[in-house]
Amino acid sequence: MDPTQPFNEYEFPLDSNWEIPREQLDLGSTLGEGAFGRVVMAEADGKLLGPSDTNERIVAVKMVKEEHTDADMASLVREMEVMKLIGKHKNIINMLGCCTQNGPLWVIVEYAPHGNLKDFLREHRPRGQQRRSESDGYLDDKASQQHFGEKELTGFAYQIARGMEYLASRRCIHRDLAARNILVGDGYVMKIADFGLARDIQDTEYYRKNTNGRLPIKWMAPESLQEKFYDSQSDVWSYGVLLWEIMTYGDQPYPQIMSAEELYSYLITGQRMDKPNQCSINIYIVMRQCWHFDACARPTFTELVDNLEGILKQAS
Ligand code: ACK
Repeated sequence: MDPTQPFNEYEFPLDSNWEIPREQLDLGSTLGEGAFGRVVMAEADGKLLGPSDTNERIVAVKMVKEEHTDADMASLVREMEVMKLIGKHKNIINMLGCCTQNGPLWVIVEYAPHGNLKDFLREHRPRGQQRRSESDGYLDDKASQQHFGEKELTGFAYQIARGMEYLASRRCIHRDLAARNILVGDGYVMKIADFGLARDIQDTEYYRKNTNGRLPIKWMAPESLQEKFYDSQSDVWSYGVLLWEIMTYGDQPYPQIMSAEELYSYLITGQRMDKPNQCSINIYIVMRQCWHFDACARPTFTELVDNLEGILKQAS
């Protein structure tokens, strides 16, 4: 199906490889709302019929909001088709099936019980480090018993590199790799989310603050800021910023920088973020490699997987 063509949103071709009977799903609370749609938790009665070989009972259902536009619907259809094509990997949010017939379009994906990685890290800051955030002013007061030290954090980074290596091998460019777009699954398995989202990078809104008042530009490679150019190597730059977020338990990058222009001149003059306090020099070297101005000089995701594997082995 060509999602750029107009179509009747109430009539989708049946894809028996993916279709799940709608009656099997009991919708629950809303997990979140993005710009394009809504994600709702759902319980499956028994093993999900249809294509998925999963035993999961709790799933997440992506849908458009009531007040959606045709473009929102086309975006969800496109996301669903991308997820079908990409295939499964442990470190991505996998599609489990869809409900396309006799009702609204539901895209069923794995449910990640621990939410997004940014909030997760902030909630698991070591005691004494919970502090009022510079950007959004809330106090991280959910001090948890579970302690994640540098080794565990490196393990998280390694899993995300594995997921990105897979996506890059499937020719998928994420374009918005950041801790807010990583979900934390059962057993603290890192899962890359929203990789199938179409991002309209020509749209100037894209460079404005998101709903949390955060600037997505802070994850962007210089060539993306300057020329709107994206490839897997610009994802590697973003991965470096994500690695910095992990090692700071979810700090806001470049807190002093307020605009894309300011960020670009900061970067082109060779300035980079400092080494976070609780971060070994080896991990900081990886970050700095991701932040080479020259995209070709950055490691590939495969090299990042190898590097981090080496660092993890040394730590054990
Ligand atoms: O950051 P959050 O709390 O976690 O808010 C977003 C929101 O829905 C919009 O994307 C949450 N969310 C999205 N997909 C899933 C999922 N598969 N499992 C759990 N939460 C999800 C996400």
